[in-house]
Amino acid sequence: MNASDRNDDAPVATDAAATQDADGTPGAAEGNGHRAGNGSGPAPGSPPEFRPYHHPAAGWGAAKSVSRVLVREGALVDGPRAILRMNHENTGFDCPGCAWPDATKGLHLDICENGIKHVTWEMTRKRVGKEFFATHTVTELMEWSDSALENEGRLTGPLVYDAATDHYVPISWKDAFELVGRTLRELDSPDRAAFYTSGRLGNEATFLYQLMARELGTNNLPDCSNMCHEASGRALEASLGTGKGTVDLKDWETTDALFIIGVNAASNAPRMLTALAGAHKRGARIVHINPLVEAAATRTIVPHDFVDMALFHPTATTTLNLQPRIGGDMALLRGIAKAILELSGSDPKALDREFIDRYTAGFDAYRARCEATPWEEIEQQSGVPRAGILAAARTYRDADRSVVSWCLGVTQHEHGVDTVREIVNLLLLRGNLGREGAGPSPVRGHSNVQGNRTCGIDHRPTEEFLDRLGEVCGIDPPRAHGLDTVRTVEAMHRGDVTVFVGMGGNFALAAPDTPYTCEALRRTELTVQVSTKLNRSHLVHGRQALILPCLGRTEKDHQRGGVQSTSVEDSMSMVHLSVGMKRPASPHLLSEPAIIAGIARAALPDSATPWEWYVEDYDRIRDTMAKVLDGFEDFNRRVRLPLGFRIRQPARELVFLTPSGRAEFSAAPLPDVVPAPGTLALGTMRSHDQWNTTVYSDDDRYRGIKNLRTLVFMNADDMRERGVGEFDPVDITSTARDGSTRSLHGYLAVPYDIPRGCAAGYMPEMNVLCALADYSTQSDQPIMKHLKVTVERSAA
Ligand SMILES: Nc1nc2c(c(=O)[nH]1)N[C@H]1C(S)=C(S)[C@@H](COP(=O)(O)OP(=O)(O)OC[C@H]3O[C@@H](n4cnc5c(=O)[nH]c(N)nc54)[C@H](O)[C@@H]3O)O[C@H]1N2
Ligand SMILES: Nc1nc2c(c(=O)[nH]1)N[C@H]1C(S)=C(S)[C@@H](COP(=O)(O)OP(=O)(O)OC[C@H]3O[C@@H](n4cnc5c(=O)[nH]c(N)nc54)[C@H](O)[C@@H]3O)O[C@H]1N2
Ligand SMILES: [Mo]
Repeated sequence: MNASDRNDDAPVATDAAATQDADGTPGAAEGNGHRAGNGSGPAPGSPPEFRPYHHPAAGWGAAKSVSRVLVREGALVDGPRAILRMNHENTGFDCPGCAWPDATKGLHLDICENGIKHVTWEMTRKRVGKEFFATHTVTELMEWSDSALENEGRLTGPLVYDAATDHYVPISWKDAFELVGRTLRELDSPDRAAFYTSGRLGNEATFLYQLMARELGTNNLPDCSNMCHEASGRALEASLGTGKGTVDLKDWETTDALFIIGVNAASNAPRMLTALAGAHKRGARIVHINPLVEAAATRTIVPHDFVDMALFHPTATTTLNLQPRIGGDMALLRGIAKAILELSGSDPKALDREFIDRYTAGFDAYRARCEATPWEEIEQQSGVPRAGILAAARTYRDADRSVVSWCLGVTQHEHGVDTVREIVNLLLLRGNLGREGAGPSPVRGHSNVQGNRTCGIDHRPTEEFLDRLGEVCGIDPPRAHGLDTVRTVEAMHRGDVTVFVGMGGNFALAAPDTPYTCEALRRTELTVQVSTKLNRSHLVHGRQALILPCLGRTEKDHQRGGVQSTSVEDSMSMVHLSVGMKRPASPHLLSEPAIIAGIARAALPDSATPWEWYVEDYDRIRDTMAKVLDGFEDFNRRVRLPLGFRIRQPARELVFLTPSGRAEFSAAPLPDVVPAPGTLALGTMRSHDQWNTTVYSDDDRYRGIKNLRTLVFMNADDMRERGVGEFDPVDITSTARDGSTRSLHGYLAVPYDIPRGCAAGYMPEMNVLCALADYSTQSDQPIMKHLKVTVERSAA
């Protein structure tokens, strides 16, 4: 199936007339030059195709894709060699991809297709040097697609924007630091600066970065967590006293039942496939809860199981799939809990009464809430028939030990915190906490996003943390809370924040409301982007702008004290070392700690912090971290143990740092998530072939899509009702809470196995539809999985 004859008009984004800024000025979609709606993949050449995927996840399809990537990046020689060094016990580098823990260190390879794509993306032989920037103006580059920008390769030296010529031109590191330093020194308040972190940054650089911000005097530390797991952190903290999961891989390997909610594991945490296949092989039950039946919810060929690969032998990765409506998870979980409570009348083993009495608070109110929620409401709000909910409840009842795992399908909603708390409620009912094979297990995103929080990137730091930081580092940290991602955009737009520093990431595209965010960045006095590759955020800049290129994680980091290593923390609180092994992409790159130290010294000339001394030997940073951070005692020794070390998680030991000293049930009412008549709930998500804002191709293999990103997946009945056929162009209009609307035109409709009333499409393109003010009142997270839209056939 293809649509060559119907796809000649490129889709476009418009910011409908109604779009208003907070202060009433019109939004800035037109004329900002960013064609967000055009898709950020390679220019469409071939016609789009849609053929539902019926093969197992991973396996030979993945192997084929890997070899294509190695050829494309010219990394055929280095690639395989580097991959052999990835995720190895302390002699290799940590995969810069996702935060899934390393299962089979040492003897086996624990690698995946997307991790390999990611490493080769960083190791590409292509370079984007000063000649390139001399040839192209920034205005001209704005016309390039995002993938064309990144495809130019690795940045090779620091650059400064020259407004007179509209070119980026080379600048020395010394002058670059002085420009940032001077601008920061001249601010009338340190709160006029914001320091963004994308979740790649290693722990040591993270620690220096937050120290610099706080020594300057601000807690303005927005990070990508504000867009992914803020809800999980807040919910776990409220329920259990610590904002992290409690399980590790051993628990995954021993549990009787796995509940996988709102995560596309085959694409975004592919090494989870190994754990799912292993669980299935030993007879564990696996329940997937997702409006889409994703590839990980079918079967897989484990890529490093050479026999299975050779024999094309797939292993199932599911025993039950439930497809709630978008936002229906809380009702579904409540249904499971209600069924367990009903069972407990006749089945004394349905509840763990002893656990509930000894370790929890709020059970009676929760039980009353479940009893008072009628089945009709649960079915209506979840979109899952009672029989399906009872089947899941039966699995949960029959499992001695259960693990519940989740990602963005749960968190990027208005009621994300309540839903994660409902997950904990369910676990508490059967004492699924503090013992092997049981507990909550959020799947974190970026490879070190969890470590960033642990090491101080938090716009709402605790008093205890600030006290210790102040005491150990001899500074007087600010106490007022800082700005998160959404608040930073608002403050830049208002003119309150005038310096934006991006430590990695691609803020212009990752944040919601693309035109508004771009305008906010443009209103600043200075933008500083510390990056490895050219991206949109370099082109959407302040009055002055710097691009500061840094070493990637695969590269050797030479400092005066020798070759340095950095540490990262995975989704399951394991901290281990990562050592780069490749020659840096350019001799003019600096490490992230060195860049931070350079900025810090220029901004704080009289600082007593030994910035330069820290950078000579990262062990020195770790020694300071050991004194400031809970769980990092004896850091330098423990991080060098073969598998690193696990940060103590009190809730796992049934120590609850909550006000009551117990695990807290929550008894929130169910939200109403049923779309209004004529409207759909639309979720934005990743394709198989992208890393957040980096789009490798326009294909989405496991969803059967080729050559198309400007699409919307819809239920076939919803399409029929609107007179829309496969690949027909449609207009999608979102309505924000304040009534303003945003539209995308000419997206192609794809009939998909998704519940009625639900639709889905790709980030970052669809951020155009996501109003900045539409963030969760519970977590402040943008509601990227639950846009309220209408879809209609585009006018011919
Ligand atoms: N290859 C690759 N790996 C990645 C990334 C990447 O871009 N590429 N990104 C990394 C990052 S930063 C993160 S945070 C993670 C993200 O990992 P995911 O959370 O898997 O990311 P998404 O692609 O946004 O997919 C969300 C999933 O939620 C489902 N979903 C949508 N709405 C709902 C709902 O209401 N309920 C339920 N139950 N499910 C819903 C979608 O169908 C989809 O399967 O992955 C990390 N790993
Ligand atoms: N609509 C919608 N929007 C979303 C989401 C969604 O589901 N829907 N998901 C959100 C989520 S979960 C996240 S995490 C954000 C992602 O937001 P970000 O983390 O801001 O974005 P990335 O695309 O991961 O950043 C890619 C850039 O990082 C730089 N980079 C790569 N490696 C390194 C390195 O080692 N060091 C440094 N300094 N820079 C490096 C490169 O220049 C590259 O261009 O997007 C969010 N936006
Ligand atoms: Mo993320």
